[in-house]
Amino acid sequence: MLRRRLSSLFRRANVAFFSQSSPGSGSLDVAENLNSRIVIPNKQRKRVKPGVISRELALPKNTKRPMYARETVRGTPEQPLEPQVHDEHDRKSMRTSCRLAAQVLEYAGTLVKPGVTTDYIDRQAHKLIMNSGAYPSPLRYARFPKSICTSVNDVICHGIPDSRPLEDGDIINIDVTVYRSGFHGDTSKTFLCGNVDDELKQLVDVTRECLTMAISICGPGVDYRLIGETINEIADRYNYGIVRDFLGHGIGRYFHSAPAIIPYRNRIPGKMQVGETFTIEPILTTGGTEYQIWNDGWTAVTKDGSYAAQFEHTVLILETGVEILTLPL
Ligand SMILES: [Co+2]
Repeated sequence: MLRRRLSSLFRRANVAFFSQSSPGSGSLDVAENLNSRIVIPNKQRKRVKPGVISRELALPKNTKRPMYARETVRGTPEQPLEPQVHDEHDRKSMRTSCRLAAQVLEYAGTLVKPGVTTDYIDRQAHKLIMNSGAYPSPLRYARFPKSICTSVNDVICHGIPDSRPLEDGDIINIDVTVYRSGFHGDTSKTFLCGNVDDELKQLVDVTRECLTMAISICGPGVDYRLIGETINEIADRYNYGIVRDFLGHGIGRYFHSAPAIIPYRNRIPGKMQVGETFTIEPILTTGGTEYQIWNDGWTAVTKDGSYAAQFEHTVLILETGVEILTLPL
């Protein structure tokens, strides 16, 4: 979950930090091959429509919240421009938060069925997070009103759980971030609801493969940009689009920080370092990659109605390679 405004902040930051080595400053200086890409026309599908958003769920008074969720704090949450690097003690806390996020996600996924509303899934996930002594990081983050994000079909990301019942054949990304003992853990998956078209199943499978392969190349001293390279190469094979405006991010004591983890081909310099935690979260589409935002200020949908799938893990860079922190075991 990295908001568009934030990603543009990182872009500016990247340009500012690297303007000497990156002559194409003012843009991400990425290989633009969108014009040559053949766009697969979508079948006539109904687009997802906004439902009713229920009121904010109760928070026990003693819940330890991140700064941005405290009653007295207003404005944009803090987003450091430094990577978040952890010592042994903090790595342990990250493991705990991330494992809980993964467990909540796994549980939320079991609720995906035709007829179930995303509001119900949110409420159940909220309860589990509360009962685990944690806080649902999205809640009140820049006034996001719910505890998880639920993004169905043509919703790219940041969908707000609402009264829309899931339908047979939907795909739904559930994005869970929890805050526990001062650390955030962030993970998401796209789930299949009932009988899903083979064409859409492939989109989901390929997006999962993109994340898996991207993680496999991570390690100390590796260029961040190889993540984008790896994902782009796989997406190209299937002619899928990669959404360009929502990026992975550093995570730890802060929900979002540098570096921006760009999921497509780019030339932004920077190397992974030992003890660093960040997310990788590619979003692939069956067609175009342009987006628009609903009036709720959050829900990002594809402009052309293409379906979108996303997978996300939080990873830790180790001396010996990489550890996926957001696994449920
Ligand atoms: Co995220």
